[in-house]
Amino acid sequence: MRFETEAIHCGQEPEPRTGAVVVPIYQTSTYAQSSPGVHTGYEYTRTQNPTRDALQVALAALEGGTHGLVFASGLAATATVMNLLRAGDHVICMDDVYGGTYRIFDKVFRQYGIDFTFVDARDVGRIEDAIQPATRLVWVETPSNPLLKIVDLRAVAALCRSRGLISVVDNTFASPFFQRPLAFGIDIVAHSTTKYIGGHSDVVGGALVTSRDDLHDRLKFCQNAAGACTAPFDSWLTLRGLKTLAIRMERHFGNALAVARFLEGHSAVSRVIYPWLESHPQQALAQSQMTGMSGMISFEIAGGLEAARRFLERVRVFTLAESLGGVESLIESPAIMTHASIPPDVRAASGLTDGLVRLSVGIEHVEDLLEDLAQALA
Ligand code: P1T
Repeated sequence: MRFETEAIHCGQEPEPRTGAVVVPIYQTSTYAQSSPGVHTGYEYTRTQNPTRDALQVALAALEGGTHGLVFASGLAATATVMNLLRAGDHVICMDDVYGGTYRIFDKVFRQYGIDFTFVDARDVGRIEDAIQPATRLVWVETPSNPLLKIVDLRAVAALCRSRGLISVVDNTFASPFFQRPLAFGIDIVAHSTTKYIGGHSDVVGGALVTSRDDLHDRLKFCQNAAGACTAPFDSWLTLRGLKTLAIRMERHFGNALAVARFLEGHSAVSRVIYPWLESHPQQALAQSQMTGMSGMISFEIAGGLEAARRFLERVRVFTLAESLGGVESLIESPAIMTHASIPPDVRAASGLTDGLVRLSVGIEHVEDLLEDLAQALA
């Protein structure tokens, strides 16, 4: 089956007892056993839940993997990947990542004796140079949040395979509709399903997909042991959103390309970052590993932070808010909002300026979006 069909049907067959076409919300914490230890395969909802199972099966299929696991948030998924490691291990992480990813690595897992080196992974040679005897895992985001840096998935997968390292790609900004890292040999794909996969800004969640049985077994063990699993209703909401992922992504892409071109032609805008623009230095790499781009655009306004602040206060259709990937257009200041937990010098070193503005272009009518940006820039 193809992507659009899998999103609607994989793991979502009609329910056998009643024929319900939509996977029911199994809102139960526990399941009856006929004799101690004799059960239907379901014992306790932290361990197994049919609504969650459906989402896990669907996401695995869409990423082209064999196993999916879902979590209470994107960061709960990230934390579960870190549960693969032990004190003394070393991780190489992309320098441009979601602020909360940096924070949990730097402020939580360092305390457990795991060490991190942050590198500009656009140059895979820098990852290679950072490898130490204790290195176990490489974590990248591509396109990255918020600078939309592109990492060469084939090169990262090949390097990690040859050096025995676990490769992880946070695929949140692309969604599986536009990019499937496992196909390039990456070991684990991570998502904040809060974003494009859920798609409606009404549910927080995370996911991991892999085709490696050994990694899946340990991650599944930790999902149950630590317990940051997705609730039945949240699983159902995410599944509901997932069904329309393909058509939403097509519209996000079309709208964002028009917005990026508009911004690039505007005299008040000094720099636009969008991987599908000819001006993006990695356009060719992006187009070699992605089939399109989502609604994420970053740009700078002449006049820096103060000009950006005035602009952010004046938009009307775009909503000033953290998060991304929903049907409604959002706008934010990474330095003050989503990436404030990264120290200013670390942000500056990766190229994240205080005046940077990030857009999550939604699926409204594109003319309304362009008019809104034009009046706010004016
Ligand atoms: O918010 P949560 O569902 O826990 O997901 C964390 C996360 C992980 N990875 C990426 C690439 C992300 O962008 C996020 C969350 N990001 C935002 C809330 C944001 O506005 O950038």
